[in-house]
Amino acid sequence: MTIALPPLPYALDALEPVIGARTLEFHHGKHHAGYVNKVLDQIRDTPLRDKSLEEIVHIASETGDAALFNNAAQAWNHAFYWQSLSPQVQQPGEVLTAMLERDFGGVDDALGALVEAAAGHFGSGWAWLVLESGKLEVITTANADTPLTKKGVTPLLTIDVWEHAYYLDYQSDRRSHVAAIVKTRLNWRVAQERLQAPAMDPSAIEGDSVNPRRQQHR
Ligand code: MN3
Repeated sequence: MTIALPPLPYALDALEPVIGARTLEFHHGKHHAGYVNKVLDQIRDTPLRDKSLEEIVHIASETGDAALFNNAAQAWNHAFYWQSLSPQVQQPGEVLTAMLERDFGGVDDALGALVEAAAGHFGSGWAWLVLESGKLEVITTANADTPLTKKGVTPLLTIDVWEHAYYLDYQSDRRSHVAAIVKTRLNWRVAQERLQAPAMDPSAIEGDSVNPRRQQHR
């Protein structure tokens, strides 16, 4: 069995006050763990049992297995989300700053676009900073949907906009929550690493080999 709940990369209270310890405890220990456990139930005694989580997301997407896709994609999205956040306030590095200026007109414009997308997304889902065709873009996905299965799209950062991500700390004020995340909790160092690791490109997973970089979040 290759799938497990990855430990949080920081302490439960490390993201306060933007994400409280109680939110993190439930979000990781109940929601994320729940998705992982459902995937494990769904792949038990099937040929998928030895596949990586990334492979399972792709296979479920290709075969139209919505129940498996939803749980596997949510398991992957959450692992990606924890790594997208930082207890320390970070700024984009030189390379990303130049790209954000080129593609959005400025870093503040890019951050504003991310806040608008996350705050404006209807219902549950995710807001993402992605690289597509060499250009940075802000996109949102609904429910469990993930850019992992979108060919030529490399996700760099994500924000969970499901209510369970912010309701204990901000109640219905999603906008204030995502604005605080964007301003003080994004992990730009990880974004930079992901930019330099094209193995995140889902098209790279087609072959038999699995790039060890992709195992890091487990
Ligand atoms: Mn969530």
